[in-house]
Amino acid sequence: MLDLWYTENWTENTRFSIKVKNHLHSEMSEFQKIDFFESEEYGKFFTLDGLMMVTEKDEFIYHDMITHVAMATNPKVKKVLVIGAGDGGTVRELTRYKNIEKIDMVEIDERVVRLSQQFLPVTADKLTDPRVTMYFEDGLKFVEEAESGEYDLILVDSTDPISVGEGLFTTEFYNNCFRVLGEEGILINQHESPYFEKFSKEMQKAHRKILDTFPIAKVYQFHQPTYPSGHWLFGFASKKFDPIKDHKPEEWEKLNIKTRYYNSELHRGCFALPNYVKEML
Ligand code: AG3
Repeated sequence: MLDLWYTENWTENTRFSIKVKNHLHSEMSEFQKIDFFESEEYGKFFTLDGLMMVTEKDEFIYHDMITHVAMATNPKVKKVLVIGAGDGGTVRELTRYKNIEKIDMVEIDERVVRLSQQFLPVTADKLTDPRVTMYFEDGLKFVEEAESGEYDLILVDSTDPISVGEGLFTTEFYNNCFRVLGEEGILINQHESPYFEKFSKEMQKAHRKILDTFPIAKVYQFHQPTYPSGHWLFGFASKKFDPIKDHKPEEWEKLNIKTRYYNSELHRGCFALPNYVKEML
């Protein structure tokens, strides 16, 4: 009997494995190695350069948390820029908001989008929403060229800060995000894990750069079972809004958006950080 397993080396000494039923697709795109798998326990999932990106079982956690924390802080958001996110999960959550008028998605690798549309309709099927425009280019270059004050919200849904994701963790990028955001602008960043040093070092570096750029910069946590350590962070940065003081649970709840992970209590709770994480910031 064939015993096929996918493994991500979380550190040099720790591995995470999922038993695979079927290796659905594998290719080397212009930018990275892309693999799609099917499993018993996690449904379909895909990896970039061997790193776990999305599984059908736990993607709802990540995509709820990258989207709804910002939207419940400023439910009036109309223009959104999404960087990375080729699987479409982040865009799917945004399309639940009727008042959002424009979603620009900038993904460097068109193959990630096309393969997600083929194998992962669960995340990709809202990419055809008429409010969505896809740009297949480098996010760093896109924000450099975008007009000042153009967006209310930027969601950076990147891979780890190696290879193609690297430019999205630089001061230059954060400065441009600040510039293209309006007065009430919010920036959410994929912020890695605080637990293993390899990831927490990157998180610290990114957080410091954002603190230098934005008057309000916080970090919030959630639980992502298939990412290294299962303990993951997003960065919340803003020109005006504090995610706790300006949280608008009543307004958000009136929108009646169905979520499996996010809720108003969790919004308040996710900014309460363990001491070892606070010490890193
Ligand atoms: N973004 C990937 C987060 C980083 C995962 N890192 C890892 N497995 N080492 C996922 C994109 C979801 N839309």
